[in-house]
Amino acid sequence: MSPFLREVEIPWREHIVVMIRVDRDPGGLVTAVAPVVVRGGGYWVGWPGIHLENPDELIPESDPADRTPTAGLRSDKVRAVHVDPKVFDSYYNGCCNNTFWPLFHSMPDRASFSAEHWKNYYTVNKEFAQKTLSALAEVSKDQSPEAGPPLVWVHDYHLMLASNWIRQGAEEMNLRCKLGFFLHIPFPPWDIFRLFPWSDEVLQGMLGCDMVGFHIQDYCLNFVDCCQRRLGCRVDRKNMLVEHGGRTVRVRPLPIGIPFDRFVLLAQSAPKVISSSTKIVLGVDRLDYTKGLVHRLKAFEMLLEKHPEHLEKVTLLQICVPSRTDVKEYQELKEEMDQLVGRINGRFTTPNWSPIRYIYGCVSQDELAAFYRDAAVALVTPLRDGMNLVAKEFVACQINEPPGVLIVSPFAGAGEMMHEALICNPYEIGAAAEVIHRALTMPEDERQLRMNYLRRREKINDVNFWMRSFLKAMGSLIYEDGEETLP
Ligand code: GDG
Repeated sequence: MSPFLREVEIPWREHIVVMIRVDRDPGGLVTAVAPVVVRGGGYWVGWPGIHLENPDELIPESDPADRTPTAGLRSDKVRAVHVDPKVFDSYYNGCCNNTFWPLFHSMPDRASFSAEHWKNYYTVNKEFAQKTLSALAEVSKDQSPEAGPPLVWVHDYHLMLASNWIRQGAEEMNLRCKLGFFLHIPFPPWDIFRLFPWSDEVLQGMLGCDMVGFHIQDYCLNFVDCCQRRLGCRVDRKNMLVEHGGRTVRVRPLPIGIPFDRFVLLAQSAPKVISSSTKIVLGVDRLDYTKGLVHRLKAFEMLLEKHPEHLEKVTLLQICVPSRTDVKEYQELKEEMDQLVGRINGRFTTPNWSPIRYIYGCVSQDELAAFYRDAAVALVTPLRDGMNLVAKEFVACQINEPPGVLIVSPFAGAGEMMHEALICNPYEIGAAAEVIHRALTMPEDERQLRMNYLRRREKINDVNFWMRSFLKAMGSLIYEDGEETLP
């Protein structure tokens, strides 16, 4: 490999962060990231979650309708991107949720490929890029010439084209910046990725960044492979570098963590919500076909069939958060789940016990922490999942002794690193039933040992660690190296 492919440390010490993200749901990620943006005097460019009559009007932070995921940021530091509702629908439900979501989860038969949706994806990404450039221009006015270039951090499959336009625009406007991208879902292998008709443009968009981050090494390798095969880029797999347009782009596995300590506190204070005397096997998921819910119910049914000793002693508590409810496939999945739950309950229910408790809805974080804490087993068995935070939140909340058991799919990013969990292939229904049986009958000392290791790892590699790792991999640290905690 020629020395052209070289990793260069970027000596930053002062930073302004401009985050860009589409999502409407404030979560752990926003809680961790927003303070860094605030400290860096940065901006948040995002979709406000609602369509405004007057797009120039910024929603006041106290407005209950404001679902902008930027709690704590001053409103003059928020740049809301407004898009015509029809264009947004085609972009968000069409291209993001009906094309990239299934394709990147290696389910191409569920993906639709539409030139119209792609055109609108293009339009919305351009809009985000333009808003970001105006934020960058603001930042640059206030910055001292000695300061390092501002950092722009772009999130997820909704914005895979934006970075390249930000780079080009910044060059034209003579603005300095460094660009990082993080993908929260898997990056698929070449044989799947190549099905997307405009795959070259997606790669070029992402390669507009200085660094591209994924949860795990496999996704990094898939990305590097696609850059080489689709664009003919020179790549260095050992050091995870891709050469494109005369620049070298770093590719890094940066597994996301959770706000571990916050979940521990929640688990310590949450009142008991499970009154049943049976052992609880817990599932918590958005109602999504990637989460393997139908397979999971069938595995539980098989458990009851093959191991009748669990009858009246074990209950599956499945929480399904409604998701993308206006999409036909999701409505069909809901229908299938309703029927399956009804059939299994009809088959096994006795006067004092039903095998499945099914909550179709959202529970509060307190209740969720109590469920995590009091469950004997957590079933995290997606068919494919970028990481899966539920697995991590469960172990954080396992403060009771002896603890419960985590079962995780090898097709989730979490399955790659939570080695002490029981690994379960969700496609193998019979084997999955046996894994649940093993978890329910595991000796206490083994449960304790496994959980200790799992909790230790998640406590260290929490969401703040992830943030720091990202900034470090970008060649930057907002805080001095010795400083351990972010606010
Ligand atoms: C994407 C990737 C990756 C769930 N039910 C309730 C509730 N939740 C919260 C959980 C958890 C979150 O939703 C779900 O996170 P996941 O990671 O499981 O899944 P995605 O939403 O698909 O997220 C995924 C993630 O991005 C981060 O990079 O791990 O692979 O697909 O935090 O706690 N929260 C409340 N009530 C519920 O009923 N309050």
